[in-house]
Amino acid sequence: MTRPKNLLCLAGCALLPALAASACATAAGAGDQTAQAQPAHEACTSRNTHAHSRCGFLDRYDTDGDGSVSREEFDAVRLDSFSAKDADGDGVVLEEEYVAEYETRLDRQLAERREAAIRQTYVRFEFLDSDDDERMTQDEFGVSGSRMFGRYDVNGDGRIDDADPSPQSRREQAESHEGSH
Ligand SMILES: [Ca+2]
Ligand SMILES: [Ca+2]
Ligand SMILES: [Ca+2]
Repeated sequence: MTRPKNLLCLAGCALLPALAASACATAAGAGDQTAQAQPAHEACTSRNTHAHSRCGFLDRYDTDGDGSVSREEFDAVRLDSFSAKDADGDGVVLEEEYVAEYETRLDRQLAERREAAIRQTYVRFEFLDSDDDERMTQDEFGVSGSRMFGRYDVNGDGRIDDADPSPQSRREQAESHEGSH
């Protein structure tokens, strides 16, 4: 079994395993894919949606990894893509060839995602089973529940409601606070 790719890369890696592998390996190597982008993909760290979609474009088409996509690189990837769809190689893609190629790709993506999700479940159990005796007690389960509750109960009043800003916005507030110093 191959190691799961970063989820963001699933589509690109499945579309073009060989071509996208290097770019995806970079992202997959880090738990936080925003933290370790190559300089050529600096724009990919941006929260800007346009930059993010360009990141996906680069992942797929920048086959020599120089951070830009030439028309030649683009056309070569498109040709590979067409050839993959044209199963009988007669130069024309029939509807069934088109759908079958996608179905194969989709099956592979789903299998990879399933594999990654199952692996994550093992990791979660190990985390929950804090004394590592391979049995999760209710107390051990409760620790993670308390942590989760505390995370959402931002104002600490023992209830989670509209008075609690989302943990996400709390993080953003902290970042902007740090940035102001
Ligand atoms: Ca390039
Ligand atoms: Ca054909
Ligand atoms: Ca235990």
